[in-house]
Amino acid sequence: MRSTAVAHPNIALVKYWGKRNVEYNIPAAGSLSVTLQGLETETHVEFDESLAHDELKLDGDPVGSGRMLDRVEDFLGLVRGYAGTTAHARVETRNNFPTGAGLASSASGFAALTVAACDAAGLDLPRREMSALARRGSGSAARSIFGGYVEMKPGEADDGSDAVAMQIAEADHWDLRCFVGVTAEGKKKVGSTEGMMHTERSSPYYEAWIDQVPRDIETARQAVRTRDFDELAEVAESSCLQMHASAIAAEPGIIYWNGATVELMKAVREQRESGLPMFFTVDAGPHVKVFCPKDHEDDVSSWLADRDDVMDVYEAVPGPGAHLVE
Ligand code: 2P0
Repeated sequence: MRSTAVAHPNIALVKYWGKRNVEYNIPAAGSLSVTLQGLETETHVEFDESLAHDELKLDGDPVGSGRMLDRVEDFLGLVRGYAGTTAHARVETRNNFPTGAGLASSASGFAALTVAACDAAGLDLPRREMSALARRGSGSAARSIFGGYVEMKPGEADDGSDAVAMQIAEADHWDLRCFVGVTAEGKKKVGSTEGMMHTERSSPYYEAWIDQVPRDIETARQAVRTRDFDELAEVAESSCLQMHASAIAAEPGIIYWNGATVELMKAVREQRESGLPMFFTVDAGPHVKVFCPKDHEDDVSSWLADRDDVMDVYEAVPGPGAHLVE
């Protein structure tokens, strides 16, 4: 009844921003991502009949209340339902990067929790079903179940059974590098779930955004298959900007960026135009993720480190899906 799992965050190159079903947490459109080793969550789960309620520790500190605990309890309730147990669980989770700051901690967090909790509860689910279960915790977590290059399908079923991720290429298919340029301290003010729901309710650009996603996925899938960096750069920046445009157009508009975010996005484009291959993507936070081919990693890394508006840099490489550890 005790298991430990490691999962890595993933960065979407074609973004997920909107739900077709809130109860089952089903995305309104697909998305396409890279699972990144270098950043990781390790989660330990132990079911114990003697516990009166679920217990959560994050980075060593007990979490006694709040939205994060509620989400973990709801998720463990699903696992209990599948496994036919009533035992509560002790969950200890650690990130080697800041939580809730737009670095995809909910993706690695719920992917690690899925793998550890299923194993601890004696459930041996196929990866596809684990992905659907992880999605109930957090949409982006469905992608971190798999390694390498991953596509999330929105599916058609009402219960979300076909809204699952799948691997489209192994991690070693294409040796890209990802640098996370940290541009601010602290947690983001508007969480992703809240931000996307608000966008759907009030942004006149929401439908146009959702209509565009399948075309971008097709382009990105092809670019990954053929290792076409320029094509991937174009579609990834465009998907990122269109996602943010839909959020900015909501009422009131949601602006995840700060000044450094914008400066950095522009500087990345200037570098690419002058011959250093790189592209940016930005999630529901102010940090800028910069991708480049492996043979340019030193140039891109020192360029980022030299910038005054970048406070910290994390480096990551395409990595494995969520897995059990000893
Ligand atoms: C993504 N994000 O595709 C997009 C881009 C943030 C910006 O997936 O409500 O935390 O838990 O399903 O998974 C963040 O969304 O949202 C996200 P929920 P989640 O990476």
